[in-house]
Amino acid sequence: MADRSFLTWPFFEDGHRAFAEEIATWADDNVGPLVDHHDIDKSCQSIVAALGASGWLKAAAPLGAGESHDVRTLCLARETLAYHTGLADFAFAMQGLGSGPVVLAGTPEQRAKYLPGVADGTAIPAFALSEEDAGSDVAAMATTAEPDGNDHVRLNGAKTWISNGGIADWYVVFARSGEAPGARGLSAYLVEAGTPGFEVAERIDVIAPHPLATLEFDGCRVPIENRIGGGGDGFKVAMATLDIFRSTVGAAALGFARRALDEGLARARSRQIFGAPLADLQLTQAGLADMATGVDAAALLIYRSAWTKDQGAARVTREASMAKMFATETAQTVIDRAVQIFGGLGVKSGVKVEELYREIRALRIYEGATEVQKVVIARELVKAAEAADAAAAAR
Ligand code: COS
Repeated sequence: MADRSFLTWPFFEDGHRAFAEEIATWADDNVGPLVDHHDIDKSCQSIVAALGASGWLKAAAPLGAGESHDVRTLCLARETLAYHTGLADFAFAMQGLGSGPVVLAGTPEQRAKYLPGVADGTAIPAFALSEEDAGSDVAAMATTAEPDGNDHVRLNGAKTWISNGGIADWYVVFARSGEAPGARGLSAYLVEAGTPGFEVAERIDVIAPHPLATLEFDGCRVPIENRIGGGGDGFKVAMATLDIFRSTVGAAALGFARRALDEGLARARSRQIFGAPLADLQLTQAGLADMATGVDAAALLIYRSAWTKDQGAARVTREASMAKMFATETAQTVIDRAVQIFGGLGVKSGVKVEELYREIRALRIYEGATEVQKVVIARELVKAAEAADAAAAAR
């Protein structure tokens, strides 16, 4: 049983505490039978449908006019679902990330048309930002959006590492629309599956399987009313979305780490070695102490970031990057230690810690690799110091 004492922290309101308990019970009762490791697409579709039917996706795609995400709720959902099953976390997270640009910058018409399906689990969205040569360096993207008459654009190029690629009903595609060089010349467009000129070119297999694909656009004609935000706003829309979802990636890592700690602790208490439980050995104790401390430190950074955003902060770029970087790196170490406690059994297929070992790896890469988070954090520090100097000079 996971330690739930963090729910007493002052970052949370009673509604969050109730949400966390209810979704944990729901996951216990419902997620297992929905996962078929031989049919990942069907598993994701079933999980999305079940999450939607039970109302959990309202947090991923808030519908009210002007309403935005409650980041603590997103983090609690991801942490809890990841604790149970990586694929359930993935399905929930992608409903949020894929629809995030519409929630944050969509017109009332776009919100009314696209969000209800996401919230009730009958539509699956995707977030198509990365390209083969533009992952960390978003502004280097080469996919273009060129005007076609006054009211359409044509998309040309390819996107890769796109989660939900192949099963999504619609995609938010970022492309170079040319208002300015670099980051200021990108726009975001809603592209529905089946639009002529758009195809899923290749499905990609990874160590913790989930729907993932390369997409191609060949003269794909999209109405300008499908643009999310203004022309040239695409980079900011993407970054504002990532400001919210990076903390939640940290939360997913936290869920994996908590599970690894619980699995490791149970194993250390039950496994007899040299005539006593493994947990009696001081080296095991040192490992468990480091694991538990890392878990709590990660949780503090995640819920600090989420709470700050929920208090109305316009930007939580630094806090979210710290939370994502620390929680994913820490979870990798915690899970590795749990595998070590299990010994040979820890690398056996079908054993939970082996699954966690595969699940955690991609989180240190996607939505901004650890190295990019360091760049972002340092830039925010320098910016803040420069602003403080300028304010002092103006006094
Ligand atoms: N929220 C809102 N606006 C933001 C922002 C944020 N978090 N971050 C940057 N912006 C704005 C900047 O303020 C700037 O606006 P102005 O033109 O008004 O000054 C504009 O966006 C350009 O920002 P910047 O100059 O920092 O752009 P760079 O190309 O230098 O950004 C990094 C470089 C590395 C920070 C960026 O490309 C990044 O975060 N990369 C990682 C992307 C990622 O996570 N990829 C994984 C794929 S997503 S699954």
